[in-house]
Amino acid sequence: MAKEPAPKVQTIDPAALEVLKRAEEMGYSTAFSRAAKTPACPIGETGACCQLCNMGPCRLVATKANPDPVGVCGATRATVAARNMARHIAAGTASHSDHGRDLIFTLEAVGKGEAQGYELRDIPKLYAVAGYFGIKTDGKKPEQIAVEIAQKAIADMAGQKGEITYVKRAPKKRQEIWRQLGIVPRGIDREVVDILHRTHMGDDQDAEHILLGSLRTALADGWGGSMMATDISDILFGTPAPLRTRVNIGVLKDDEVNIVVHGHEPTLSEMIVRVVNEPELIEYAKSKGAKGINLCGVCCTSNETLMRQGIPSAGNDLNQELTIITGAVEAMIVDVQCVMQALQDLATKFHTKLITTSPKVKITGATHIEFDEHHALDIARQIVRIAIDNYPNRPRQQVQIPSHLSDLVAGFSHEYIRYMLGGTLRGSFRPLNDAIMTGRLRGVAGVVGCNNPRVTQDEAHNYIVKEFLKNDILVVQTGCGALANAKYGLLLGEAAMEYAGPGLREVCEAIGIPPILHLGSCVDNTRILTVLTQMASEGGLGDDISDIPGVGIAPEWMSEKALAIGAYFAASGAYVLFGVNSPISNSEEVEKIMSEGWEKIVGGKMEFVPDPQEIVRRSLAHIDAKRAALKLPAYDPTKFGKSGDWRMRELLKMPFPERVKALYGMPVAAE
Ligand code: NFS
Repeated sequence: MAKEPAPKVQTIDPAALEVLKRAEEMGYSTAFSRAAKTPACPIGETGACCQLCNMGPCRLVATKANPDPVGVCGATRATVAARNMARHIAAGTASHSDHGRDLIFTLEAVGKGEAQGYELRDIPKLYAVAGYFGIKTDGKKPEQIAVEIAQKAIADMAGQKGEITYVKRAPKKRQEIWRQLGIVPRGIDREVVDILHRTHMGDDQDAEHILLGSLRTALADGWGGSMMATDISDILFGTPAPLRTRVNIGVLKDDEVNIVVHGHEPTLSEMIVRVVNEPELIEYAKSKGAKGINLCGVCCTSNETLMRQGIPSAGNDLNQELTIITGAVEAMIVDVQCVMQALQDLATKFHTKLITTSPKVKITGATHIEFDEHHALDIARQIVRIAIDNYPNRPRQQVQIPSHLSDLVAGFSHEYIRYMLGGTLRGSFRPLNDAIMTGRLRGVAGVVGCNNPRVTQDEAHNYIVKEFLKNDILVVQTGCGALANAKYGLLLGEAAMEYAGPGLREVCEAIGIPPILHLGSCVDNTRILTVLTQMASEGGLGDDISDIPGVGIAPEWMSEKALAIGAYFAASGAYVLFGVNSPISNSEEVEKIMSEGWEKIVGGKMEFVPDPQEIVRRSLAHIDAKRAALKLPAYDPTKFGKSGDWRMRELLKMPFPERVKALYGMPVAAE
């Protein structure tokens, strides 16, 4: 089924809606309006287009006359769909892992004392990571350990043979499955090259084999590049712990210099966080008539600064253009990934300066100030000064900032989750496993991924998550998915009272957590892998990730990185469902391989299901089947919810004599 060019309702976000109305009045194009004007290519969207050589491009569309089309070289629909999918996964892996590589180089520079402004903020984590890499720490300074970690990490990037180090962090049983299938990644770069080679014209032609290769590449992302990116970010900038901050376009301020950081890498944005608090720069902003400097973000750079520093977020991916249309943004600073090319044209309609900073990313017309970790503070100050200098140019009559914003709690690292479940001395995943085993929690779900203007912004995220909460499923989130729910107050403790089923509500009240845990940016999906591994090793829920009653969902995905994430979760044993449409629907064979086929060999699978209701149905069925396989009691919400604040509210509503009996355990003496 071809996807619609754009939905009738563009967004459920009231702030986005307000700005979109304005964009329409002013004739500004946005991803929403362009999606409506530019239908998705009906050939490409199903995985039917082969562009791998110049005998084509071949479109393998079945017709009555040609029900089983092949390309000029004879490539079948399955081969073409599998090759396209494998290349997407390789590109996603490359993006996450290259992000990780830049962090490794920063860590090395910090260790050598060559990175201006950075420090090793989380020394315990530095030691933990040294342990994973088998680095002896006795008598060594943290800086030296940092250099050695960086060298080992680079070796994992460049490895030609053997296994990447972090594979050892997976459950033992899982490692064996991978070894038997021959899909343990050798080096991260090698696995990406492997897919590019084997999908070149005239190479691997067996869809099952191509897709097995793509699982190895995806594992190099999840248990390699992304996981190292998360670890090193934590070492350099601090491991997150819960904090409260705000989200949505309403975080922009009409009397301060607004700076928006956008993209994915925390290296520069962390320096910007630091310098916007320097008295000199604040004074400079005041000298230009502003009350101060207001830093916020969009997309995953925003998740990075939000979860560690509490910097507010202007929202998820589809809010990037809308922040500029408020007319209130002095500078948008972008690094890599998910940055729309249309931003620059939009910026020229306002006073906004779009500043590219990565040596890999230039946008025609934008100001380029190249980032270099050796001079990070100076560069951050230079950029902030440009934004301040731009403040007097803000066209007052054009400024319209929607007032909508919501509070959220973010920053649930896996270290914190372990701690919150038992404290410093007894930190463990036992209470979480117990809650699932008793049926207080039906299961767990990761609801992650992007926005996509081909479907109503945030709608599927919110629908699916609310259904999960109602069904006592604890939800973890990352990336734009987390922001998609945060905008509606779902990442707050109060949400448990409003949306959670009785068992989940009890768990949230007992621990004092929201029913949705914000685990960070998209590379931080690897925190979910760590949580699942710790749950598997805690006991009671089997001994592998594939035994756990859980699912992973990307309801509004758009990026190749999302496919890489989905594939590494499937390879790790999880059931992963994607919304929007199926990029492999041209080949039933490939759909079967990635679903039933993968389930047989790795225990996890990946399916594309456009209908959010069907996503929920399949998720619940899967979670219940996993519960049954573990011989856990069938989910029965009526057994729970008889404690906590919710119950107290019920008791306080009771009429007088019953209330006393319920509260004090004694009947009221008759007068
Ligand atoms: Ni993930 Fe983060 Fe957002 Fe999607 Fe893009 S910002 S890395 S790819 S759009 S969630």
